[in-house]
Amino acid sequence: MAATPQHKIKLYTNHGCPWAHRAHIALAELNVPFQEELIDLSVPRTREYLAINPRGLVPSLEFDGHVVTESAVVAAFLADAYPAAGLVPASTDEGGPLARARIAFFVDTYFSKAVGHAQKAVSAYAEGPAAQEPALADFVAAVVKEIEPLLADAAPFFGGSSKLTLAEVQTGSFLLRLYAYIKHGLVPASLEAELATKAPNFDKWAKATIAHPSVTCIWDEDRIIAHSKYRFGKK
Ligand SMILES: N[C@@H](CCC(=O)N[C@@H](CS)C(=O)NCC(=O)O)C(=O)O
Repeated sequence: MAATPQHKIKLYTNHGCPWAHRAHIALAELNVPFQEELIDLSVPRTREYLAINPRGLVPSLEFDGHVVTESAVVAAFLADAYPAAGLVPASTDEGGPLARARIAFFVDTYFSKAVGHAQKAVSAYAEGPAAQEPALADFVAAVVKEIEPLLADAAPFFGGSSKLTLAEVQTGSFLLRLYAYIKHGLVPASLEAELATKAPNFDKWAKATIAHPSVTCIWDEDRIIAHSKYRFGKK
């Protein structure tokens, strides 16, 4: 499929959803026009939306009438559909398969080994910092062991060049939340110093990623933090 900017793209989304946020980062990088429909997640999905995505989740993408769902698939699809944007090399490019494998492994590792611990820590916000410590220690240990070495040689990731890759598209919204949780006291502030000391490659890469305008495109920090404090603050 030769993708050109005249494709008809519609994104069903919710700006508070970190998974849907992935599609926004990809679209911001592609710099193509798209239609957006906001899905209210506080009410049951409409029959029309369930016909598009029977799981009832956001995001969903309509691309020339074809539906693509699951945020990781949506983001990878957009990156592949617009190869000129350079988010990920084509599998037919010289070195493409290896770079794609490295990016896929990195994203899989961050989500399978690290993210769950951070999520567990923030979920324990209502119980206080002492209750959050074990999960935070697990998060730092996972980043140090699993992620830090992958970023030692930054290429093909952002930081290795000034260009975002699919790795940052898939992780950026979760990095934004991590550092916002630190900043707003949803997890102990000591986490930032610990990451900077024990996982400097990660800290540098993550901070560069969350400063990128395509990553912050729909980010409303005050709203996300207020919602998180309400959600995780309940005993
Ligand atoms: N694995 C899905 C997860 C998407 C997801 O969980 N979306 C949430 C919002 S962040 C959702 O749509 N929830 C539906 C609901 O809360 O009713 C993906 O990556 O697309």
